[in-house]
Amino acid sequence: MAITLYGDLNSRAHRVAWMLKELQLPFKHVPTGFQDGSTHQPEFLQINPNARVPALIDGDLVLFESLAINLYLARCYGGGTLGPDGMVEEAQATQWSLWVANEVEKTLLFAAANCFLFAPDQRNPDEAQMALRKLERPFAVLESRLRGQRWLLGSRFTVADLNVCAVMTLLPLAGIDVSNWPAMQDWLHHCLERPAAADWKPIRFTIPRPATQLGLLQMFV
Ligand SMILES: N[C@@H](CCC(=O)N[C@@H](CS)C(=O)NCC(=O)O)C(=O)O
Repeated sequence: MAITLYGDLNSRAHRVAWMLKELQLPFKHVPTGFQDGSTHQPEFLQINPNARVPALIDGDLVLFESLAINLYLARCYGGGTLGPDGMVEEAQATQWSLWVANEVEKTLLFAAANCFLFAPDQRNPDEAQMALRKLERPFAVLESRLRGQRWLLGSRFTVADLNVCAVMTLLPLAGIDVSNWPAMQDWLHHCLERPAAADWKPIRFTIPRPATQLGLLQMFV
């Protein structure tokens, strides 16, 4: 089998698993853990020297960074459906992937940590509130983009939707009520009802236990 995905599906590897399933690509899954030191083992460091999952091997190509892996898979195997169709769409898919990583991901994770991921006595509601307020600006941007068009690039689901939605799966953990952003709420629903998303969603939505140490956050960011 040519493609191997490394990473426990409770990690960001779920993003890549979703993409591989959308593309119906056969792949070998190695569920490398990220909380048990496995990413720091010499064999894994040869694959990703950052000691993080996911990582993907496709033939001779070794890649890290979940959203970049998905952009590659979509471009290589997604044709003009999941993949960008032409330079303009390529630029837009890159834009939305970088946008969600830079404008949303860390803040959302911080909110989720202070709402759920940290052990109860380590949660700080003020920090969670501050993070939620910070998210209002990017959420308004997404809401405005999705008002009047079903998907981020227009009329079809693409890697841009998948990458942005996959990061947004942290929303329930941050206790965010998305009904304030109705277009975003509809869009999330449409993304997550896709059969390929359903495969991993239950795993992602059942985080095993609250973290007991603040340091654990570093493993997610
Ligand atoms: N920006 C990277 C982040 C990867 C990342 O932080 N992965 C976490 C799991 S979700 C990890 O492997 N942590 C292990 C560690 O930091 O030791 C991506 O999107 O792939």
